[in-house]
Amino acid sequence: MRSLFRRSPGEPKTEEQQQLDQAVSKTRESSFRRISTLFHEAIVTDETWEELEDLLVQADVGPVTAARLVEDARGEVETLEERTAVEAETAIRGQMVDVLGSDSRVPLEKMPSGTVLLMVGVNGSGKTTTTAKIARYLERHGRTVLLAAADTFRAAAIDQLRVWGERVKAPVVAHQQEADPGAVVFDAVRAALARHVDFVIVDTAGRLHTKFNLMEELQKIRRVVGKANPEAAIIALLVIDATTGQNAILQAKSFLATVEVDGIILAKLDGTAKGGVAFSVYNELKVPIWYVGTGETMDDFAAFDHLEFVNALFD
Ligand SMILES: Nc1nc2c(ncn2[C@@H]2O[C@H](COP(=O)(O)OP(=O)(O)OP(=O)(O)O)[C@@H](O)[C@H]2O)c(=O)[nH]1
Ligand SMILES: [Mg+2]
Repeated sequence: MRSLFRRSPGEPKTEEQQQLDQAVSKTRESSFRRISTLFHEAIVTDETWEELEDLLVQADVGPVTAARLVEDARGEVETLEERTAVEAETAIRGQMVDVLGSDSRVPLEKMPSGTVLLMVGVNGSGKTTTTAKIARYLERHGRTVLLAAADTFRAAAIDQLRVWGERVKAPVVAHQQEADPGAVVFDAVRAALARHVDFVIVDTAGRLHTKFNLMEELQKIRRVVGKANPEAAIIALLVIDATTGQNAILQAKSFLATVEVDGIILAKLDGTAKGGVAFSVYNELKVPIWYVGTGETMDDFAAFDHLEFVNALFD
């Protein structure tokens, strides 16, 4: 039998746990509050499981993932002699942790010097803000960062990155509007090498339907990185917007059909009661969530700890 994952009383929460708690408060106060009350009953009936599935769908877990979670939790409880609500809650919480996939990502701050992070994602998903948050996060872990303004589509995008660069005190390599993003990245990677900067974070336009062909553009960026620094490791991070719920999954699917992605950043988790979408990310996309955006400032960024996420939704 699994443990109930509850922290012992009085054990203080870390800063990241508090951030996650805060970020999921809207989701917790809506559907998950009602899910918790389901388990206040002494026994579980067919109706309990049905209601659980409905509530998960309401939390934007997505019908496929909600059905899988309930089926697996129910199967687990049915093997037990005692089938009380306590066992049911333990089972569903355990299945929720499992459905998030393995928790074995390499933290960004442990990645080798020379790593290039490519930020991709649909319009407005949070790429530029997340670029700044990652810069801040890495600098707090003692690593150095340079930002590359490869979203050359709008002049405002370049200015936005410059402003963030000043705030997080990271140098920004930028060219003119409409310049070749590959040329920006080449200069940025060369500059990082020359200045012994650990990471280059590339803010891309990430648009799917423009005069640029996204796939070609990203492939070109990869080639250019290889030319500028043959040792560089490229990590592509897909930023998705939690406030769009299941739509984020649909958009991510079309993205993943085009570009190779290593990890997902679930931005704007704080702004939504649809935080259940996190559970369908791995189940439907087979790419794990690595980090979450928990607000609009540069410090509103946290590692995605599976157990803590589930705890934060329930407790
Ligand atoms: N509440 C909240 N807002 C966020 C978060 N991340 C980004 N935002 C907001 O989302 C909006 C869009 O963010 P950007 O970083 O500009 O998104 P983008 O993907 O770079 O947008 P384009 O360059 O236009 O494609 C901004 O208003 C951000 O402040 C987050 O974690 N929480
Ligand atoms: Mg942007």
